[in-house]
Amino acid sequence: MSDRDRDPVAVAERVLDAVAEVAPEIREGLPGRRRYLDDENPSGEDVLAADVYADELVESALSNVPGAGAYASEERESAVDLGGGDVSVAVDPLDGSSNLASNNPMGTVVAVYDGDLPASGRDLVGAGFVLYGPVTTMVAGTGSPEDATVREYLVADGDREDLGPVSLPTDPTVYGFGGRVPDWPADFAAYVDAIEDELKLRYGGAMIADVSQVLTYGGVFAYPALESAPDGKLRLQFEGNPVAYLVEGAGGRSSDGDGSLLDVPATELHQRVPVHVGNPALIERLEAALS
Ligand code: FDP
Repeated sequence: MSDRDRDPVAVAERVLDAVAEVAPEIREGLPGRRRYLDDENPSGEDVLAADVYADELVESALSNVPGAGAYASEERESAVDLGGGDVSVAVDPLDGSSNLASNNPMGTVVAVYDGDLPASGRDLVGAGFVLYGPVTTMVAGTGSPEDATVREYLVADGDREDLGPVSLPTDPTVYGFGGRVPDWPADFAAYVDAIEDELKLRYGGAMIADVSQVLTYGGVFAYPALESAPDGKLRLQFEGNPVAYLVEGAGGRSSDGDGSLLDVPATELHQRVPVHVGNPALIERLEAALS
């Protein structure tokens, strides 16, 4: 392999290209795969036929990417060795798949780390998501988290057509928070009381579609710590880190309640973390409310 093949940022570009290329096939396979299988993923959630289908397509797409050394997925207990190098790819093949039955948006979320998993968000060399909405788009960036610039692409016939840079509007308008309201800790509920006077609720139940609303209109998305689940629901390697990378790259902030998600120590592949992302002032207020 040439030096260019090994360069982690170049590998990340190729990973994002490969995911964009397979996205139309994932989308086309959804209509016939809306049933649940008699199975659970490593986080104990019910698995749809579409989750397994998307996972297998992504694995096969990544196995042809020079420099990609490991593939980890929310649907698998442990990472698969791709044999290609030091770069690891963590994927949520179908984020928000419970939206399939109700025909609402979903996405594929990709995190590319320079090193073995579990890895810190500071080791990301690229991240992106495909959104299966009325149109199929990808939002993605490459480079270190401190320098990443984030762009939106139209995904058509497996190619990415550049639609321009993504940057959070400075005048935020939307919020969307996961979990049952009675399960929210009192300090988080008090924060919601304060911001719901200023913003309007937009929540669809697929993290990546809800984050896309924040990237488009400005605001805040959270799947917070819950009384019944102090680490929340979302997973650091597959969801928290890539979303933090993209929102921070678009001029926003991320937080686990204390500081950037990118600084949360990685302890295990399927570790969960409270996720809060959005305009910097809204995340600062959140951290003040939770401190
Ligand atoms: P889903 O279970 O449908 O795949 O982590 C996955 C996720 O969706 C997120 O996309 C979403 O924000 C969250 O779970 C919604 O979970 P609940 O409906 O259980 O609150």
